[in-house]
Amino acid sequence: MGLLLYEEIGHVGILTVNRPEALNALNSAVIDELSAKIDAIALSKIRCLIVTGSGERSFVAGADISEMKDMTREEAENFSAAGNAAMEKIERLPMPVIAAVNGFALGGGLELALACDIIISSENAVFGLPEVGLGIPPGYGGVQRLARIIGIAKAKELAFTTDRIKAPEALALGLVSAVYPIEELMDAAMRMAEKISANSPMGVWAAKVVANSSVGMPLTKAAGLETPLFGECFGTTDQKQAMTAFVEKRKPEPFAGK
Ligand code: CO8
Repeated sequence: MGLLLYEEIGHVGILTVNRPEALNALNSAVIDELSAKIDAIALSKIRCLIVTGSGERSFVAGADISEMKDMTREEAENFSAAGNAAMEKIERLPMPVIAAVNGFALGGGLELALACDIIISSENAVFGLPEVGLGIPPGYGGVQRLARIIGIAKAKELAFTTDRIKAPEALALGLVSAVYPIEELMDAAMRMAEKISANSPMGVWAAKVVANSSVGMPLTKAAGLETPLFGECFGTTDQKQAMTAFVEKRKPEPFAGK
């Protein structure tokens, strides 16, 4: 079995971190495979990606502590840089990415979920940034991304205290969009992914680009970011046929992605 599992069901890709013996902790081999796989997915025809972990206990319990333990400063910087590059690749994928968090999402595991567009979780999910208790800061962009979602004060609190939060609190904070019994999580992720995939790929892509590029910008700069992408969509048959169908009071054809 590989360190990553990947399958496609219709327009949806499912990527599973597969080191259940270490609660799916990210070692450098996983990060390298992840990076290469994301490159391939970026060029694929899928319209939505689900990221999850093997088993029913853990999404990803962080970066691999056994591997990090004896790293030199240079090795640690390289490890952080490789992980950060992989997280950025996920964030920049042209299709939306749903993290289906099925248990522990700690340290690098939470950071992986945060690089995805939407997080849903199982009831047994646990989120946290334990890094400062190991003598390091979060190293895969966790504080920065968490602050943008739940606010900087709460993000600092979680990073400085290493407190773990459970699914209901994560839901209340807006970190996760929905919580399901573990046995229903993947079906719920598939339903959401299929709903996204049924919409126009270019419209969804444009909305993702605008959302990501506007984060942190003042509204005066962010307003209007969509204008060229909005125009670009009018060169697609998807836009023409969907709007024509509306005007003719019928359902649009399935979107072709053209
Ligand atoms: N790394 C390596 N092995 C791990 C990790 C991990 N992060 N997490 C769990 N494991 C292993 C355990 O060692 C154990 O292996 P074994 O069976 O061989 O002893 C197995 O998984 C099962 O774990 P436990 O027996 O500990 O299971 P419990 O149910 O008792 O506890 C916990 C589950 C609470 C999740 C516990 O395993 C734990 O605390 N894990 C570590 C969580 C953590 O601190 N994560 C953050 C790591 S640091 C990080 O992510 C930094 C990211 C940025 C890096 C940037 C580069 C510098």
